[in-house]
Amino acid sequence: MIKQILRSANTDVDSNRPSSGELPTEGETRGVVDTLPRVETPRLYKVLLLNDDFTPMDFVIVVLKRFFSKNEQDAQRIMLDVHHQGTGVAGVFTLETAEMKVMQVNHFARQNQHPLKSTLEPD
Ligand code: TYC
Repeated sequence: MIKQILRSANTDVDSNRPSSGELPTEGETRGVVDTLPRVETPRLYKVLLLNDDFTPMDFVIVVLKRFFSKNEQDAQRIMLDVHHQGTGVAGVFTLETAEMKVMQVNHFARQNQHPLKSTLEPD
């Protein structure tokens, strides 16, 4: 497997040395292995709650507990941040998960006839 990678990578640090047609020894491969592409870390997105004048504070706390696994204390703090500052971070997720949380929150709010809205932005 590693020999296949090394063959296809053909980016040996000193690939201009005369080739014997032989695969490099383990010592010689160290630089090649180190330069193989790294696995990229996924981009993250903040899920925000937006303030409004009508959604009850207790409902926002329920949302933070139910969809973002917050305890009572953290849920209260985040809800009050949103209430006072207009927005607040409910959680940070990969794009797929963040989009799902936004949909769940907006659907749950509508179902309960509250205007609460959630959105996402890059972290
Ligand atoms: N401002 C709302 C009220 O006074 C409470 C609230 C907090 C609403 C956070 C939305 O995301 C929100 N009842």
